[in-house]
Amino acid sequence: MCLGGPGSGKGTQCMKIAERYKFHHVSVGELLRKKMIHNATSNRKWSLIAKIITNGELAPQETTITEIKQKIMKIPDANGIVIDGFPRDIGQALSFEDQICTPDLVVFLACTNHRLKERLHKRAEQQGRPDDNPKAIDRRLTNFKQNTIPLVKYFQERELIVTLDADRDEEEVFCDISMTLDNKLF
Ligand code: UP5
Ligand code: MG
Repeated sequence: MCLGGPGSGKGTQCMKIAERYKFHHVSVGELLRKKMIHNATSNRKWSLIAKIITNGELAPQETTITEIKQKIMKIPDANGIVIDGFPRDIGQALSFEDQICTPDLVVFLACTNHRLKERLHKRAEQQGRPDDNPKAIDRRLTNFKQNTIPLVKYFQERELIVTLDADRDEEEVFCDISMTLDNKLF
């Protein structure tokens, strides 16, 4: 699992992990965004979830877990699975463990607020993800502080998490990630 604030580099680093270790990359934000784009016009539940995500809030826990379960079940044989951007809070972590499994390792990409905002505003100019607008970015940052930071502490108490400095450039961060994975998983 890979956790971090919005713009900490979860997607970037998980792609690299998947490539190097031949893991399957499951981005939960991407999974929900795809589903919402396909279903928002025809389905009331998904039109509501589309509003939630575009505002930078969290989709309902059970929907998220159901989507992850369905996705994981469809994955053919893989060396491993790297889950990007999930869980976001302690409740989701407990539910995942209850219904799916305990993660082997959690990587936390620690980044300063300033750096997170800088990266997201830059991406907003280039790509325009629906939730890369100033209000949603602020909500995502608040949500991260209120819900994900306590989850990081929870994983620390269980000695399941490794915290890495993600303020540095992509290659430096990935170097630390691969050293960590080589040490802890292989
Ligand atoms: N970049 C990356 N690394 C860099 C580096 N080291 N130096 C310089 N630049 C770097 O990177 C962000 C940008 O920074 C990119 O332009 C990249 O090139 C550059 P990225 O790798 O995309 O960072 P990431 O952490 O993945 O940022 P993202 O915006 O995807 O994080 P979020 O946590 O906001 O997004 P996610 O897709 O995980 O979730 C989106 C929404 O989905 C949530 O807000 C919520 O509404 C919903 N959601 C749920 O409801 N439940 C869930 O369980 C999960 C998601
Ligand atoms: Mg991402």
